[in-house]
Amino acid sequence: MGGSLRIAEVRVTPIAFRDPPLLNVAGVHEPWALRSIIEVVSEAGILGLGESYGDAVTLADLTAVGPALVGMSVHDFNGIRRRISEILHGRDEAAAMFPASGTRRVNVAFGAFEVALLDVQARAAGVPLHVLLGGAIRDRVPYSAYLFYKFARHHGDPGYPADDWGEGVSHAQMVDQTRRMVDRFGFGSIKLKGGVFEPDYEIETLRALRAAFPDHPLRIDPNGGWSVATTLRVLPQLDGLLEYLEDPTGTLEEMGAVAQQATMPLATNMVTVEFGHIPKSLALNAVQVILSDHHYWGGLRATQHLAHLGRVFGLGISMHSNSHLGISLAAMTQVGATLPNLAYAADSHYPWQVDEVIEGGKLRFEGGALAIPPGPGLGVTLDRGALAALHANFLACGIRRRDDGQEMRKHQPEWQGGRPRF
Ligand code: GKR
Ligand code: MG
Repeated sequence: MGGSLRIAEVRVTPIAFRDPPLLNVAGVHEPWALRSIIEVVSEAGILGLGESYGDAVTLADLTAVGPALVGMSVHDFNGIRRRISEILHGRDEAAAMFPASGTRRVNVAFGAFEVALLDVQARAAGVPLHVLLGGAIRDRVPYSAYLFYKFARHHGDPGYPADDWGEGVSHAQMVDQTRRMVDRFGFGSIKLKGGVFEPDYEIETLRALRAAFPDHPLRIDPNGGWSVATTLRVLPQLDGLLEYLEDPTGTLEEMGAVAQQATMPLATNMVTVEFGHIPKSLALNAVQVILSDHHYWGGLRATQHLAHLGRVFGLGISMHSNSHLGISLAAMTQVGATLPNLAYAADSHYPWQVDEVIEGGKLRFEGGALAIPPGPGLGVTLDRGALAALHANFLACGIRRRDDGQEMRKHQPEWQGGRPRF
């Protein structure tokens, strides 16, 4: 191994970017979404990028781990994962029996650095990152229109003008929101974030969407906001309407109970979220589609491992999203291009974000898909001016942990939240 591919420096920069008042079961998005930008520099000066969560816990983990990686090889994934496990948990997880659970913190930290390390490796080799993952089997990765009920504006003055999407509460407003997403980006499938209003109301929205977009597959995701009884009551109304039903209920056991009667697949990014959850998930037949997320499954190679297990056990695979910028989207696209069984268009909040941290501004969905960004590595480069501005937002915004419930109580002081809501 050439010394030039040892890690010389690691930088973790917290950022905050503008986020619209999007509604969900937990409340409403705050005016600023937090993220961290990871830079890994090799001794030869090759820079690799990553993007992850920006909450205080993740930032503390990433900043604890970063200096300990200096001097290690960018290829030494096993050694790096072991070091992360030792720093965060005081033990070497490789010694633990599989299936492993309780690995989320390590997965998040490792996933953040793994993307940046792969970016360095690919840039050093002068190839796109997907080549290191076995090569692309598609050159464009499909994404879905991710609809949110939303307020027209944030409570108080966030210090910037309201977004141009307007209110999204009535069925007509939601059809209009979808029309704009589909017209702008060509999305070929539609996901509605549910758990906001009574399920019957949200199903009426779905019917309005079905009438307006007869050929677009539909999904709804109440984020565990429905009880088993409520879900079983509304299942007949969803029959034939959905390509999948995402996380109607909040536990593996509850999803298993729903799955026994559901006519459509159940999908999750909430109940099967680590490799150690898969045996029980299969035993209960709780979910038929797993929405992977390299930010918490442990990186791009872990996403491929999950997809492979999906092939073995007949599970559909797609990808989950939180509010994010272009480095995450590039990483999702690089890995998504390599998954033979990417069975559904992936989720992305990206159309809701106006800020960007990469040079050249926003990446652009066309025909409902993102083409693999051209060039070596992730195919994106850091805009240092934007990074500084977004870091200044972080310092000024005062938010250190996402709290959609607290934000909702500014609009509706009586808001309680809690799951199941319905
Ligand atoms: O951004 O409000 C949101 C979403 O509800 C997000 O927090 C979820 O993690 O999009 C996600 C999902 O599919 O569950
Ligand atoms: Mg979800």
